[in-house]
Amino acid sequence: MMKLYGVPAAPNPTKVFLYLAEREALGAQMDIEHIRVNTLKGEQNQPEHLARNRFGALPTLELVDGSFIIESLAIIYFLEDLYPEGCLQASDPVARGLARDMERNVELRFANNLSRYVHAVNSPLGLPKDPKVAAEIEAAMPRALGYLEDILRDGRPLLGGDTVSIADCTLQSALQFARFGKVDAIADYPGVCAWDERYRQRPAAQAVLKF
Ligand SMILES: N[C@@H](CCC(=O)N[C@@H](CS)C(=O)NCC(=O)O)C(=O)O
Repeated sequence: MMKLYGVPAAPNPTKVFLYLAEREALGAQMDIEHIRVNTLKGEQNQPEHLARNRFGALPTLELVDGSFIIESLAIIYFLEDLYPEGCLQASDPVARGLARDMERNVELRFANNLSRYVHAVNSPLGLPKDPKVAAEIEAAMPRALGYLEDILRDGRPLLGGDTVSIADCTLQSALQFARFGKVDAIADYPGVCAWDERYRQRPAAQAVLKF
């Protein structure tokens, strides 16, 4: 059986947990054992985990042949390929390309910055505050949030339209981490707030989210 090493509430593991829960809600049966690595105790940097992932990071997927996939999005795309029936990606190349582009923009322009911001102002891992980083990210955030707000302006229920996409998992994992750190980054963006409320009602979200 494959093994997924993760920790609740951390954004990158949560992205994969949400993806798995969405697929399961759609009927997929994936043979994956969940194993918790306690980051509050520093277990991600113990030799046992470094042997799985030299970067001491989560999530990490151990395949049945003993090899490891250590990037969250690579794990998701691997599972899309392994269990193609009912996968979240469209088969049409244009729709697929646009959805992948959206996921990259959500992560690289918004989610990563939001996580860095949470660590800079109120790190759940106890990292020192960093006002310079916080100010830089505050200046950059309106552009990323404007991107999300524009996507949602037509009233679509989910980022890709009517059906859930990987970008939804990415966005919610970041917003949960902000709630964990008591950071409200979206109050001035009604479309994103409405999406957030809607997404958190989904069975997958209810099963996975802790905050
Ligand atoms: N690019 C990697 C990032 C992985 C990552 O940074 N994970 C965080 C949790 S969200 C982690 O393991 N942090 C613990 C640490 O770096 O010590 C991915 O997408 O999987």
